Amino acid sequence: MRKTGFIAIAGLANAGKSTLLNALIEQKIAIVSPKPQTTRDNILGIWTDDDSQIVFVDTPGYLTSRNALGDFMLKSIDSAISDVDCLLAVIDGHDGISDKALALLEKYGKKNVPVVVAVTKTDITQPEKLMPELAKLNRYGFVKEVYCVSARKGRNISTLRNGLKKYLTGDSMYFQEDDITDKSRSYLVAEIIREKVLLNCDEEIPHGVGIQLNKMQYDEERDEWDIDANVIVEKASHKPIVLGKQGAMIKSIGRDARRDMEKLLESHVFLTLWVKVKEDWRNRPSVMNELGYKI
Ligand SMILES: Nc1nc2c(ncn2[C@@H]2O[C@H](COP(=O)(O)OP(=O)(O)OP(=O)(O)O)[C@@H](O)[C@H]2O)c(=O)[nH]1
Ligand SMILES: [Mg+2]
Repeated sequence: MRKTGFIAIAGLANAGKSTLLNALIEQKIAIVSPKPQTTRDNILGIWTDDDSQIVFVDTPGYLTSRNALGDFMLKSIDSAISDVDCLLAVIDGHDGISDKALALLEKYGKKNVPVVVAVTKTDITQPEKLMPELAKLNRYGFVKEVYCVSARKGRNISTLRNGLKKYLTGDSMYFQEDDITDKSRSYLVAEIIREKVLLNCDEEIPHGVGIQLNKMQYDEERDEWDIDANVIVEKASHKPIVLGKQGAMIKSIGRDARRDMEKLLESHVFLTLWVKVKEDWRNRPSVMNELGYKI
């Protein structure tokens, strides 16, 4: 019989949670970018092997909310970390362990759930600098174990995954053996577009971008997916930036997105993107609902 259970992945924005999720389940399902607040809602990543089924819950990075979308993200974190077998606290260790990360860790200690720490990005950390930093974690008695990993290089990932199995408390499967996430293909397709906006556009633009799928249809004869989506921006002045000079920016977003979609869907993709303005949508529950951020 397999041991099963839920493990939430939590931590500060940009700590490397989603990259770690993808590494733990050996599939790319969660989008990743160097910009904080990349993840907006909880996404499950499922690992099934001979002796276990671990359901990882990737959460948005902890932030101080300034709008309705931020409130939604905070609620998502809370709901994920309340009812799990274990909390995997991810700390970016590349520049030492920050006071902010420790303050957040202290909050997890009050949750009455075993806490395991993953100090990540060790591929860009000097070991002699990291060692004294790790000592800071000793004062938190509720921390069961600390693993130093690199999600980018796959370092220590299987050791971490195996180590986490001891916290699983269930014995019935929650998902099919070949399931890798709870999210639909259309959700993953919209997220791919958002990731490419994050990677192509600078500064505050990506934080105000939402993706709305208008069409996702498979044409059997042509073995091609026809996908049509709106890139929603929150200010009229953002539209020309996302479009770029003679459409260069949106073309580049589309090209990058199509490449990843073709990998995901394993067939050709014909992608059409539109840029639309919905003023201040991050404070408008009706638009947020349309974009899938249901509050
Ligand atoms: N060098 C290095 N970079 C990493 C590693 N893990 C993540 N990163 C980078 O750190 C940045 C943030 O990664 P994410 O996985 O999106 O971080 P996150 O914690 O999910 O961020 P939010 O969803 O915004 O809270 C990206 O540029 C990643 O490529 C790692 O192990 N090594
Ligand atoms: Mg993330």
